[in-house]
This record gives sequence, structure tokens and C-alpha cells, in this order.
Amino acid sequence: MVCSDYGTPSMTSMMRLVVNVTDINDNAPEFVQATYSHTLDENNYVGAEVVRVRATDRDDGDNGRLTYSVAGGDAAAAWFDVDPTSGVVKARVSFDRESNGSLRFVIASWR
Ligand SMILES: [Ca+2]
Ligand SMILES: [Ca+2]
Repeated sequence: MVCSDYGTPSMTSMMRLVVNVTDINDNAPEFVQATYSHTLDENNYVGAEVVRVRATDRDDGDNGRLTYSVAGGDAAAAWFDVDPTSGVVKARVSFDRESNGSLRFVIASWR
């Protein structure tokens, strides 16, 4: 930046201005895939790993740090656990194909 006076001769002074742009939380997390489809053999053991989901967030620091949770009703939460940091989804129950052939649920990511 330069500052000048109106005198004759004009005198000037200069200074350096540094602007640091800080991050705000203006990006929502995005899942790498919009839909994950996975098959699981019935009569699985409780705690069997089903799938690993992953989302990314363009923000920095805490604004880009993610946590995962099962959304979309009590049934989904009764069927599956998702690790809040790793995104690994595990079965909470042993499934029986004859009573539940296809399970659909939603995982949300926050920050
Ligand atoms: Ca964010
Ligand atoms: Ca940002």
C-alpha cells in the first residue's frame, strides 16, 4: 500500500499489507459414492463388517473433520452400526434372507 501527500514535492510512504483468509464451514461433506450396494451372506455373525463408506469435505481442520451415523429410523439403527470415524458399517444382528432379503438404509456424515 502507498500513501502520498499533496505537498511539493510529494512525499510518500509504503507498507506491506498481509491478509490471511480463514476457513469457514461452507462445504458440506460429500460421500464418494451416492449409493453403496453390498451383499452379505445370511446367518452372518453379529459384528460382521458389511461395507466401508467414505465421505470427503473440502474445508480445513474441524470444519472438514467428519463423523458418520446411521440415519433414517430405528429399524436401520437396530440392524447396523457405523463407526463414527472410520465409516465401517457392521451388522448388529444375524440376518435371515427369508425374512429380510433386501435392506436399505441411510448413513449421514456431519461437519
Ligand atoms: Ca465442512
Ligand atoms: Ca471453507
